[in-house]
Amino acid sequence: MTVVEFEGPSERSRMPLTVGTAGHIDHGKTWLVRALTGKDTDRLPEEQRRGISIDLGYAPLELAGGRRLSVVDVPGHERFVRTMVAGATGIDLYLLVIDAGEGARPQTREHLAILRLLGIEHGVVALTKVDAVDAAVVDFAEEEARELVPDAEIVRVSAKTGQGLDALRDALARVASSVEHARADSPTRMHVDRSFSIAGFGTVVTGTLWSGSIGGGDRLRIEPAGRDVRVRSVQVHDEEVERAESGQRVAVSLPGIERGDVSRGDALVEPSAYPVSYRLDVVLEEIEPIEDNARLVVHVGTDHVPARVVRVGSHFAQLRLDAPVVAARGDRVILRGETTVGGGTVLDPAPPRHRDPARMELLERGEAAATVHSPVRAESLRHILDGDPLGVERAGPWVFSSEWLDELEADVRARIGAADPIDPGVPLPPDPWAPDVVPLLPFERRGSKLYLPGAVPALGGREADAAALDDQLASAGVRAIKVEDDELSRFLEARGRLVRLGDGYAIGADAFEVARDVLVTECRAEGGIALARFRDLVGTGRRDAQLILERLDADGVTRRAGDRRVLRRAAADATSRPSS
Ligand SMILES: Nc1nc2c(ncn2[C@@H]2O[C@H](COP(=O)(O)OP(=O)(O)OP(=O)(O)O)[C@@H](O)[C@H]2O)c(=O)[nH]1
Ligand SMILES: [Mg+2]
Repeated sequence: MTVVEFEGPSERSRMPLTVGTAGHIDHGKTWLVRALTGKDTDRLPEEQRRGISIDLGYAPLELAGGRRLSVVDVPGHERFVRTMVAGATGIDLYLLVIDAGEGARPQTREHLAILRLLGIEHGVVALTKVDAVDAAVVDFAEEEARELVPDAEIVRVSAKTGQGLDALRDALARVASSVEHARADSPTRMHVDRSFSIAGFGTVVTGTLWSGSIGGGDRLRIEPAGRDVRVRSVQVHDEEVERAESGQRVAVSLPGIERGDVSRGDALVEPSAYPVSYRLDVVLEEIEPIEDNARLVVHVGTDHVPARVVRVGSHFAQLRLDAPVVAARGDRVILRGETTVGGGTVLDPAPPRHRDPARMELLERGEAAATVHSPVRAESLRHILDGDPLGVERAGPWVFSSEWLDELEADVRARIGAADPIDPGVPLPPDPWAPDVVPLLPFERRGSKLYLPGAVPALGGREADAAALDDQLASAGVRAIKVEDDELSRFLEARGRLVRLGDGYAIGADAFEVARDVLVTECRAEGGIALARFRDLVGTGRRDAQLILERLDADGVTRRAGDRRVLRRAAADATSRPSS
């Protein structure tokens, strides 16, 4: 069942959204949230004693028409910008609070920069504490605010007198109706911003549901720890719901999980829907110049991890993280040193390690399929693609470009051209994709080699010698003969007429096959065969029997077990086939 929490005239006005405060310390964010919602989000004793916010605060905000927003109140202190980022990552719109008497201050600007880097473009500016200053001062602050945030509505308010609060609610309702929750369609993901224990109830984690939905009974995973969990129940603003939808503030109870097992920065996700990665390829956005190999802190979701910024091309970077994170294509990240120096948009949340500007350019243009050349598993593209890759070839689990396949064909053809005319084939590629991809090529597979279709070995001018040796082998039957002429031996071997044994001996392929059949039949009947028995059965000498058995061992047909030979499992299952 889908829980419809917000009644309203259109789908959009029902969509759950989260608004986050922003602004300099002491500028009146928490007071304004309390005036709007009736809830004091400074709940820690330390916050109440010092009169500043330290941690994130949460409250539901009722708007006219029955619409409800979730509010995340963030601290303004410069030492808590990290916490502000964790609070701001999941929000859909902002409420930038500026003290009308003070005007914009450093964290007004830094928070605003962070919002922009996170791609949160819609919001309202509240000029607050207007009860405390002259109208001229407010005018001045408003002008400054307009320059800072040209596109936002600016509302004059006082948390003390209640002035402007209705106008602020209306302004929030207007922006909310123009915003859509960004990642609604993706698999379930919630970046945890708080975890606590309730006696007799287990551990509860809260966060903004970025995408998907969560309901009681769902099986999810805590990443990057990789712990499987089962959801007991879900609440939205202290009310139990059957399923919470993306964009909502949710509290999820997780039985069997200790409080220490999960904390801010972890992500609660649909199992294996998101990569857990030590590397992120991003489009870089710089507020201050970021040098190659700079050590910075990367904020991803509610997590923050030290990292090295490896610059790629003019505006890309690979973030090499000290600890793994959960991220997806399109996620925004923040880069901080002492202050916020930039941000990035994730192109590939689990990229290869090497610097590849061309690949990143293709990803930036949304041409993920064009990054595919040699075979990669289709599965590995899931994190950089929407849906199925177009314009690529497929074979089994592999995708690759048709150009690559052409190159492979040309390469094999060239190597066959250069191959020994006695045996004009080339070995199968040793790569894991070979069994799936090789059948697409116009070559003939014989054993472990590829040949031009119908290719026959050629032996310039010595065909008569070869025919003589062939006759000799045929009349020798299961007796091995010494072949001194290696060229002739390889020629007949390539034609499937001769089987090489040890010490320069060889035997006719037909005789070898008979000997092998005898051995396989005997082993199937008796479980194994001794040298003497094999010798008697095939009617040859002891040395030749020994050489044939060694060749069968080398072919993987048999193995030694004490003084007997037994079939290897693969040979025991297989029917008799020609030697390759
Ligand atoms: N006169 C007047 N004073 C206000 C108003 N709003 C807040 N204040 C004063 O400003 C102080 C700080 O307000 P808070 O809401 O705690 O400020 P904040 O922005 O949440 O501060 P941090 O969370 O620490 O960044 C309060 O203790 C009040 O004294 C207002 O509308 N009018
Ligand atoms: Mg506060």
